[in-house]
Amino acid sequence: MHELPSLPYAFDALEPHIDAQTMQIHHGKHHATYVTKLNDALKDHPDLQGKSLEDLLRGIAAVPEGIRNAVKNHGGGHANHSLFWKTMGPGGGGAPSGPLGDAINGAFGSFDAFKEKLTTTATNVFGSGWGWLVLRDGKLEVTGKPNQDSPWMEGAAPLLGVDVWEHAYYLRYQNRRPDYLSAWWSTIHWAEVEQQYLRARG
Ligand code: MN3
Repeated sequence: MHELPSLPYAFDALEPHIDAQTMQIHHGKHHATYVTKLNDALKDHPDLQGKSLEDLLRGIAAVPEGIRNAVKNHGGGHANHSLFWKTMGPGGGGAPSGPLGDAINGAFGSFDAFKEKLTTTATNVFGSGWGWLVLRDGKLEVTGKPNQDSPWMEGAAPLLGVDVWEHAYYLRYQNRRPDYLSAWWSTIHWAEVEQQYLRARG
């Protein structure tokens, strides 16, 4: 059974950037529902229940057609949000140093260029989706994805993602996605993103 991970900080820990009520609903309702519906989808498939979430998503093409969309949407939602909570934190923001900082400079020219690229990509996701920093074939890449599509489904490792579904920002920012994105940069817990990078790089 997949489980909702507890938030590694209090609901109000990301104030003023992300408000406590949004965090409470987003984690306790939206993410919780993805977990419940993923478990529902897998309930008659004991062979798939033993797989890690990453393996399930990497192997999405092999998931039986009758539950493939449910696994894609709810499994993707579970994976995406689990990473999202971990890569934010109180006192976050700034820019990464160390191996991740070096890799970002190498791939995008500078941290500011990377920041602009991810912001523009996330701003331009049409409707609901995510902006991502991923490692694909050993290279850092910025990409936008619709819905809860997980980068794992296309063989890329997600390192940092920003949720641009309206439920992520509507209470505080209404339709102002760019304001939310600007605030989100001040929450990033770069030490965790670096862990994700080192793990994906192997
Ligand atoms: Mn969400």
